[in-house]
Amino acid sequence: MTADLTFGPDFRWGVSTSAYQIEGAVAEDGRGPSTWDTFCAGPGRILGGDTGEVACDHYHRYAEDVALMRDLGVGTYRFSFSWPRIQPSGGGPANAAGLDFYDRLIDTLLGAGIQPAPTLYHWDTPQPLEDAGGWLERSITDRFADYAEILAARFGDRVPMWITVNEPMVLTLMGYSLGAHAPGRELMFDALPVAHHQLLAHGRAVQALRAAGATNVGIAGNHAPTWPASDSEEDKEAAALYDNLINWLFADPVLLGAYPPGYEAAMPGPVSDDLKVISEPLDFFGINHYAPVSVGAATGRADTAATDGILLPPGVPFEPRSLEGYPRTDFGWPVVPSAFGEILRIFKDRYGDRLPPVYITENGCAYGDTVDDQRRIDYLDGYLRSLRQAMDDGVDVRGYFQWSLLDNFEWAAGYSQRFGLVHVDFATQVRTPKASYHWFRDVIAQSRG
Ligand code: GBH
Repeated sequence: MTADLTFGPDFRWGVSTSAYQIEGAVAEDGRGPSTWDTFCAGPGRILGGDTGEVACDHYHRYAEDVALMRDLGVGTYRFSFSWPRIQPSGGGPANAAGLDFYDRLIDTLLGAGIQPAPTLYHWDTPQPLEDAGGWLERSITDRFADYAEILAARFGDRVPMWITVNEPMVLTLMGYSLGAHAPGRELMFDALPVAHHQLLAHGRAVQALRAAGATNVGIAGNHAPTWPASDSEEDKEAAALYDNLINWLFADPVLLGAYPPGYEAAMPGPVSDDLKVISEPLDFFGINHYAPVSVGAATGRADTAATDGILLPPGVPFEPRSLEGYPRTDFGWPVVPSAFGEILRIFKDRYGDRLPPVYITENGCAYGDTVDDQRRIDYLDGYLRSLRQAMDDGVDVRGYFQWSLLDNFEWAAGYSQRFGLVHVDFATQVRTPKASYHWFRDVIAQSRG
């Protein structure tokens, strides 16, 4: 290992997961149904008919998983609270057994010297809320503020870092626009209120958390450079439109208190007061990054990999294209380490002093290799060097949370895509650290410089 991978003694290393992807135990201890339970039950929704019913059985095996993290040497664990475990009907008093599970998890983490960094919402909506309109309805933001208050009151004394919502873009696009994720709606541009309500819920949660004394609050967005498919004006224009939709529609309101041009009118308005709530100052901004996207003007030659196999309907002025000339993960995503540093520099240039310190809240790759996963090591090595370069270029990044500790339920791809540093045999629940786990442990140990 070279000096390129030294990040100093204060840099925070972590791993990330989310509730529905690992917990299982979907009907235990009073947990209510979530949109993902419903979606998985629908025919043809998930590859192989997989569901999160058992997943990694983390609900019962959390102590073993915390031990794996302790041996890995991470200082932070990013997980998510399951809203339907805390409020099975989507509102009202908390389910005591649900809170108890997270008490056990948090205390076990703290006992192992690991900081809990929970996300309040990682896409698993209580089904009763969805039945009432879900994220299309403004009232869900009131429910979310109540939920945040419950969590802050119970865990505020032990949680040193809070993440409100995960990737509001993906829920909007995949969940409500294209229907590839729960709740499976295909509303195309009529899904835009979902973006606004998630952003407002984020702002309301920031207020609720702060009112309860919580510190160190941020959001996790997924962000990637959008590259025009060619130098033509048409492709450049199309890429700029797509860039606004996937990146700035979600980050600008939070960091600047304004929507990109053209979007405010499409939102359930008036939104000017909401934008003040949405842009509550944050302690950090979380970035999830995987791969850049190539976008051209609509021609009918779209590559559907970037939209999880969903073809955008005719009439949309842009289309994701396949990015040639790079290796791909087993998920088909291009491996482009330089794009990681690039998106971080883009954030610094766009927001300047208004960008708080950044955490990488997710980064990783899917490979099917069982334990000899040299390709994951190569991916992470390249991406970490690119991150180090961006920091040398002046981007204030305070930590890196790898996705993911365990192979887990990869949404519409079921168990077919493995993102873990630790292999999970889903038939036996046996966990086996992969070569990348040992490699990452050495990176962490040696990164202090
Ligand atoms: C995250 O979403 C989620 O937060 C997490 O739950 C999930 O398990 C993890 O990532 C892995 O998927 O075809 O090259 O254009 C990531 C959202 C959207 C990132 C699609 C990559 C397209 C890649 N992703 N995107 S490409």
